[in-house]
Amino acid sequence: MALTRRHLLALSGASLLSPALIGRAVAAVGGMDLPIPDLWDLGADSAPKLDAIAARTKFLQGQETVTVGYGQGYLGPVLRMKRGATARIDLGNKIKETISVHWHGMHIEGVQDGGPHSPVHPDAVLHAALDVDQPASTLWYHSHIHQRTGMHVYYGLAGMVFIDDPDAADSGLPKTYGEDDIPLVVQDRSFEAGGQMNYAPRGPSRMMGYRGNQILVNGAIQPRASVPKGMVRLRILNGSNARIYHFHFEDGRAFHQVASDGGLLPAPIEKTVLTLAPAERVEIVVDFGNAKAARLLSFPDTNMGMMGGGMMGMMGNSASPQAVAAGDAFEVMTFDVNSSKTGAVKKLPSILAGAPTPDFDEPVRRRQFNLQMMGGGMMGRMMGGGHGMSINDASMDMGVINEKITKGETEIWDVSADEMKHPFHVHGLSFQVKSMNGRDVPYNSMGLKDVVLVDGTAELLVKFNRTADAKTPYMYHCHILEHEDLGMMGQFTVS
Ligand SMILES: [Cu+2]
Repeated sequence: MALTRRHLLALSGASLLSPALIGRAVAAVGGMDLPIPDLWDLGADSAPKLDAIAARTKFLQGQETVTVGYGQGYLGPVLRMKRGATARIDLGNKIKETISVHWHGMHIEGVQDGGPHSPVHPDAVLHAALDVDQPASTLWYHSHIHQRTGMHVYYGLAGMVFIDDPDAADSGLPKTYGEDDIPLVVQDRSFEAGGQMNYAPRGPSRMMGYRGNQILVNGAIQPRASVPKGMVRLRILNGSNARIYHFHFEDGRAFHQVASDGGLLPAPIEKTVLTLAPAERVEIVVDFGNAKAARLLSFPDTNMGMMGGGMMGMMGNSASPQAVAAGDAFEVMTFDVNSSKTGAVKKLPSILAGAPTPDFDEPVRRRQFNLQMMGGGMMGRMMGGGHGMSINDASMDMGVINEKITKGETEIWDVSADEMKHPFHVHGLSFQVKSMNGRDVPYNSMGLKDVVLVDGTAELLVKFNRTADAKTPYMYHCHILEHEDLGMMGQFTVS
């Protein structure tokens, strides 16, 4: 590497420095009202029709962007499902591209899971009937076609799922949808001069994941939300392809994490900074009782491996290289408090009733999962000589079952990450993180997860209660979507 980071920063030039990520200059493009997605209640009695469509969406002043979405121009409705009931929905495909609908985080059979072996071809309709049996939680759905997932999600094929558990004790948390219980899909996207998103990862942005230079929440650039005075629950999904967020409030206020991927934590945890990797979800409760507006910020994503952030800037699709280099925070969105409205919840419960308890037995087996970026050698890959990323030296092959698991057996999965931090996702269950880098992780600090950001090594406790056959196996993969599409994925059956 003859080029130093300083050279790269100089080469990247001022034209690539997005003002959007630097301080308040954002108002030029951001500041729209936060869109609240429609809420659809799914049940057994009827199957509403949700079509994937192509559309022109207005993100930027006076410009339209070609996007795809589930039933709307970009993203999709929140689909609410009840534990113990079948959730039915008919998913049509009205775009010219084969897609799928993966129910990320759901404990459902492989045949229902919506992975790469369950394509929905153009003009076809998927009659989904999901057997919902898992704790109340915030999940999501997105397209999951092998080697196309990054593109599909980038252009908009994603939405949230809420699981409700009618038999669980009331958690005492805010629960009025769109008022004091607000979904936030946080994503980064880049727009070209003509207003189009142009998903074209290559070189370093393929290697390290594709990052945008604008921050979108529910499809609006750095929006403003109006919230009642009092406790507000935010259900946050990192719907980005690669970017890791380190959320915090500009005024430094503390907030409480109340749930992670798999549902409620046993008790709220006070935080001032919260890291969220791609595909992870978190629920937090923020006290807006002082009626002061608050800006939600993020520290920059430094998960660039040995290449650093400068090269990303040169590729024109990163956050401001300046902001990354300086360690500056960037804006995600702003909350304005409507003092004439008071939230229903005045006091955060100290114990979260209805939180799931982990259900694992004595592990009977260990498996290793080595997430590898460098299969063909770093320079070989940079020159285009390498083929794919891999897990355990195997790049994803739709025709190969990598692991065979026995239903109901508890195992330990040893996951190790190469070069960068990788968000490791497993289909079909929620797991418990037992340790990271050799240190015990107490259950109440992370709760149940289906994505874990592996920085070194992690030990996961897994137990599958649903089955997946060789025709529709489950997947495990890195959720940096460029890594997944390049083959950092494997398949397994459960029987
Ligand atoms: Cu990865």
